[in-house]
Amino acid sequence: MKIRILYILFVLLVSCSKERVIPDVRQCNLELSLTVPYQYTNDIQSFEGVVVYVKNSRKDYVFTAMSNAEGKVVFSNIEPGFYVVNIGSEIVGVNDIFVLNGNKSIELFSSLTVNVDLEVNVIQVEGAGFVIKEFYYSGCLTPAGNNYTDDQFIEIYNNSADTLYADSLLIVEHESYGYEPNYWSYMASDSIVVKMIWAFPQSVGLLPVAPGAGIIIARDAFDHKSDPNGNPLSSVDLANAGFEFWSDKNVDSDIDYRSPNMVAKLWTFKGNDVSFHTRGGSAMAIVKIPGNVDEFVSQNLVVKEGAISANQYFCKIPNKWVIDAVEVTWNDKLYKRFHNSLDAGSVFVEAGSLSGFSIRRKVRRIINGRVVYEDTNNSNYDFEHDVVPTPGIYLQ
Ligand SMILES: [Ca+2]
Ligand SMILES: [Ca+2]
Ligand SMILES: [Ca+2]
Repeated sequence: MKIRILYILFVLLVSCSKERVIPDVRQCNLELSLTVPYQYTNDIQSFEGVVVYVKNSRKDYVFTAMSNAEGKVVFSNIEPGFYVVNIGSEIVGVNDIFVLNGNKSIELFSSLTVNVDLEVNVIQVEGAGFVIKEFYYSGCLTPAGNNYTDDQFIEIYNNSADTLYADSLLIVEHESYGYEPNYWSYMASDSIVVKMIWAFPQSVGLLPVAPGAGIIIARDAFDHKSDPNGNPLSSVDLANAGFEFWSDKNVDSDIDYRSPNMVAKLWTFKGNDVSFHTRGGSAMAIVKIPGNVDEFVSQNLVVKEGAISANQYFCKIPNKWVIDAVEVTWNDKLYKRFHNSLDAGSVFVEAGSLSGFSIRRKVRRIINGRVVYEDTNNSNYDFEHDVVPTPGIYLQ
């Protein structure tokens, strides 16, 4: 069984101390038994190699040990005290890769050997669904040195082993650019607040997406590299984008290219086209709202207290309906908007505005030619940044 440890989650923890403190009192044994929720027991049949961290809460040192196949982990001869058990491992199951995540406080006083059952969370199943594969927002410069941002795009991808349907998905952008504290942070553990909600047009009907395939949603769906309306310094050809953002704000404000147009369900700051901030800050998510989206949006509008314009309505969406999210930050400013359960990290193009680079999910592995992207809900770990955009390309 192949295991990869999510080092990022534990760097702080592990770096506290690697030294074992010589106990001055009687010693205890801690025997952990890992289990997973019942629905995963068919797929996760072995726990071999799951790394378990046990931290002494008061003295700040950490032990690590690996689980055996049965999920048993034994820590012998440790001093009595208060401990925190922490787990974060990827594990290959029968049909999928799973991310195990667990945390439990333990008091080690009562007897020489303490048995603890720990049901770990399966926070994510590989192939649970769609992910944001790439987001190109930085734009680039023209030969004359002008800003060029028409080539922005976002690409979603079926990271699973099954055909999935995208027609009910929504692409949303968080209300905050993240260069100041998130106004809605008080509800972040429960909901996100967005300023744009884009739906796929109903006219295209069902949108089956094969395993290992994706959908590009372009700002403008044409070949930016070679078209006279484009920019020869752009690296991006979006002529084959499945969809494009389109604005009807003004006549001729946005050219309507051949690709079908996304439909705005909410667009608080409607412009001549959808534009993402070139310095970053557009925190994006894929969302699925059950039922009638228009009805939901109209019933879940929120407004900032003291807002200057009464039209500045945003929409509150429960975290549980977020399928994937990426906390793109404004350069290195980090005022988190998404709860850690959605994205425990953050990412941005370090070369900055107009650099022509994108952020792209790392390839985790390739199964029979199908790319499976990293998705641990931690974009520090899951994403590459400052990469040349590769819309529609999955093998790197
Ligand atoms: Ca457009
Ligand atoms: Ca179009
Ligand atoms: Ca995710």
